[in-house]
Amino acid sequence: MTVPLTRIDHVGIAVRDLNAGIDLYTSLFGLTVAGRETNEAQGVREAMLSVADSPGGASYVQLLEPLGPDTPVGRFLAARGEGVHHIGYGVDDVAASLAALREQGVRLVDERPRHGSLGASIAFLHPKSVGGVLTELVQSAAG
Ligand code: MC0
Repeated sequence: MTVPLTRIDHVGIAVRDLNAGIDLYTSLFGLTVAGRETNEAQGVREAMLSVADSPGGASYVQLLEPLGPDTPVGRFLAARGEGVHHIGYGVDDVAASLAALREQGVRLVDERPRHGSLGASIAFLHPKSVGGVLTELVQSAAG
């Protein structure tokens, strides 16, 4: 069974300094900050910057500053430097999507949904199963 994606929810970008990243994206593109949060479980301080509303819903640039070197984004910055860290796609039901992908043998980072930005329910798929791209499924708080 395929898993329908409803939109590109966000592009996650690893930065060393969150405030400098926000300054860059607001000055270059006029984006506005929709939310900021520290997510201890994910090891990040992050900001969501609104890009536009597509027919499937809102989309964002997500800037991610690691809380320390021994975190997913900290290790990524050490290995690759600043840049695109993951893509987040909208889905209607993240738990059902995970079940369908597990059935297909996709390697899951998260076996069940976790708390994400702006109140979303999220889960990551391992980059080794998605062509080298760390992929996140996002069920937005709005549904
Ligand atoms: C690591 N690898 C990546 C990658 N990070 N490939 C593509 N994109 C990335 N971002 C590759 C490495 O190159 C390596 O490949 C292999 O994965 C293992 O790397 P590692 O250095 O051992 O890295 P680990 O220990 O960090 O594990 C990688 C893994 C981890 C993807 C499992 O980063 C993870 O659990 N990520 C999901 C959680 C996360 O990223 N949270 C932060 C964003 P080779 O070929 O060298 O073996 S939280 C977030 O975004 C929330 C707030 C939200 O959206 O709402």
